Amino acid sequence: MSFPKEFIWGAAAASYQVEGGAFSDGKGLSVWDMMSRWPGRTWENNSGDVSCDHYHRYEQDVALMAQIGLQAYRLSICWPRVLPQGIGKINEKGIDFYDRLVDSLLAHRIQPWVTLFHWDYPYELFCRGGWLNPESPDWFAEYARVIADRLSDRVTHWMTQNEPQCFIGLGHQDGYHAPGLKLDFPEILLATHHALLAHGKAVQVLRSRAKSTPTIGAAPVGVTLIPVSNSEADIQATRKRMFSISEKTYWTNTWYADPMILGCYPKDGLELFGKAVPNFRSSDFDIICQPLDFYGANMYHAERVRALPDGGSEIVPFDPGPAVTTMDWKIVPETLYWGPRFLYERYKLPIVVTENGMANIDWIHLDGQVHDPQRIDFLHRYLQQLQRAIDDGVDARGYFVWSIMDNFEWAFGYRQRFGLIYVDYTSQKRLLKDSALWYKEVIASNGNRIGTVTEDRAPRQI
Ligand code: GCO
Repeated sequence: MSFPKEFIWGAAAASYQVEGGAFSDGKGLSVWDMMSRWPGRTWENNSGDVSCDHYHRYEQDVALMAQIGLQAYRLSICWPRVLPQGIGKINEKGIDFYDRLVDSLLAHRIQPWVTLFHWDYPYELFCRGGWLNPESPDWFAEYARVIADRLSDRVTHWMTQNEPQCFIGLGHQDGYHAPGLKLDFPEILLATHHALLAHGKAVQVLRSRAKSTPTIGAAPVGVTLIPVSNSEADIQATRKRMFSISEKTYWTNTWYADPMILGCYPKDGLELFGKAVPNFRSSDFDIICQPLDFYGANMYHAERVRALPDGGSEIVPFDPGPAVTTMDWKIVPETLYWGPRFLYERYKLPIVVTENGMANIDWIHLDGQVHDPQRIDFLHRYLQQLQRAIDDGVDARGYFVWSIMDNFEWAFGYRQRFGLIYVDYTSQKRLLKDSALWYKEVIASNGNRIGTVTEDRAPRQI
């Protein structure tokens, strides 16, 4: 009834969301630099130009991480900061930033977990077709090579891409995220195929060039479903639905994870998507499907599923007045039980929860502190469920709170606060929220104080 001895306790952020320094030291532009200038595309026209100014204040931020006792920090690299044109000439000052950041983390005994791509795609490559260009997997491989050569003597934990569902779907189909396109489904599937090839090539690069043995995963997002009851019928129906494709949507688990881990597109998707599926070679999967060391699960919420007598299933709506975050995401702690369990059963890879957390109405109270009991309760409940999954045999190796600090929440700008650390964007002052102090104790006790799942006290029901 406890977390494994080697369990990793961390927190995460991503380059565009925290760094700022958008025009500093020879950095190239990203598609987010582009889109955040379009009026009305982000909340109050916020942009990541300055954000938390982590680019200039990383030392202070790393010291705060150390104060919390963080064992690992999941960061991403801004591709055009390192390669302003996306390929070709290296921006030494840009890569130097990551060199210094990694050194600073290691000096504080914090393991850097590096995501190669968390959405700030080079603008110059976007102008050449971006993910639609058949050369895009090779561009990504070149970028991976630059990073591997420079950082892999010290960085051992890697993720290739964060949430392809979002950067392809939200970015290229719905247009809510950069680059703000509204492409047709066949083009979406083509861009996805290239992103998958890029993932595979990057894993190959990391395996062949890394100077210290790499531990590699990816962090897709997908959909998490939980059974409405513990009956075998509901559990089976939920598992089946979580790994089925029944609509023409990018919100699927299997269209991304099956190629990466099982080496093929799922049959039901191939049938349903039909002619929209790009012409691919079966040898593409020799590239896409590379051995991975863990499945990075970004998990926040879930929907409930009930089995139907005819062998099908249905989504069960939540009772009125459910607990929700300021993102309007329902609070469903069982997400961290069933999500890791189903993924582990299907893909048989160790699970690392690479993101979990909540946006809250945080401000500095009259006593000068940021009290965020909701976040503490949220993390507590979710971690209890993760522990339950581990007790039931799921090989979960780590947990990263999203996020280490408040930051630019994409189209929601600075409206949403996800951090353990409060950021005053005007003064750039940081303040540990109550949840950071609570998390510090969790880490120090290796999760001992989480306890087992407590029965819900009425009237909360899910
Ligand atoms: C995502 C990203 C993060 C978000 C976080 C909260 O899942 O969208 O990985 O960049 O900020 O998930 O929405």
